[in-house]
Amino acid sequence: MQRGRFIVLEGGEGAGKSSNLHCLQQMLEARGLPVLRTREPGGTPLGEALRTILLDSVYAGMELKAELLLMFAMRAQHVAQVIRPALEAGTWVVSDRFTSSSYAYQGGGRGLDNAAIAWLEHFVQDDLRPDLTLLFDTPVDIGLARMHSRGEPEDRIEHEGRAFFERVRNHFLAQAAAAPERFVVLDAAQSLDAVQAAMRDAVECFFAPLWTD
Ligand code: Z5A
Repeated sequence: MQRGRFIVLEGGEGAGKSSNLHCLQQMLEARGLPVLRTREPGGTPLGEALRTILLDSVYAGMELKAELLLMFAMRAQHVAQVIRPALEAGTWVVSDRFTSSSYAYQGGGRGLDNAAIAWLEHFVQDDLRPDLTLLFDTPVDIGLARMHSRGEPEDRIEHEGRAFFERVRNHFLAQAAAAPERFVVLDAAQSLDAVQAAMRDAVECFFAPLWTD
């Protein structure tokens, strides 16, 4: 049986990851592929419990290293319980965020050491990496305006200021520039229809060699 493929949607607040996830799932299923949709923080009962802690403003004083370690505790469970078994069973996994978010938020945003994140990535994932990362890139002002238009209370991380989100965006873009063979950057400031069309083209193009075999 052929191993499934692992696609991750990344980006800042309000970039439109969640809005595009369902469209991606439908596109893959239309090809007859089994698809599992998941998210981080979250993805398992333990991961969802850790998500609640991570985003709760009650923990406003959370140590930066505690935040990083909770992200990877959540991920260890997610990889072992959900992602790896699904891929081995031939299922395609599409995830709203994964380890690039730890590099962008805890590394770029918080200023934690990249080498420590890389060590945790290897410890938790071994050689598991996304086959393709779709980076939904939007100017910070647009993303924050979309986020605020939902009228929901801000979570612990969303309380951060504009400079933090600029560092996160720049770090995502730097990751994409450093690994163009597995990242596609999408202009997420466009209309949702235009973003979805660009996403479909990017995915078709990326997996064309696999699908024409
Ligand atoms: N985090 C971390 O720090 N480290 C890690 O390792 C991981 C995560 C894995 C929760 O993530 C937090 O966890 C997040 C990063 C941190 N921190 N913050 N802040 P999350 O993914 O659950 O939360 P989020 O990024 O804040 O989600 P979001 O704001 O919902 O963003 P989104 O999913 O990219 O956007 P959306 O829900 O699809 O769209 C937002 C709104 O914009 C919505 O009303 C849409 O209808 C609208 N929208 C979307 N696209 C468009 C277009 N193209 N035009 C117009 N309007 C649009």
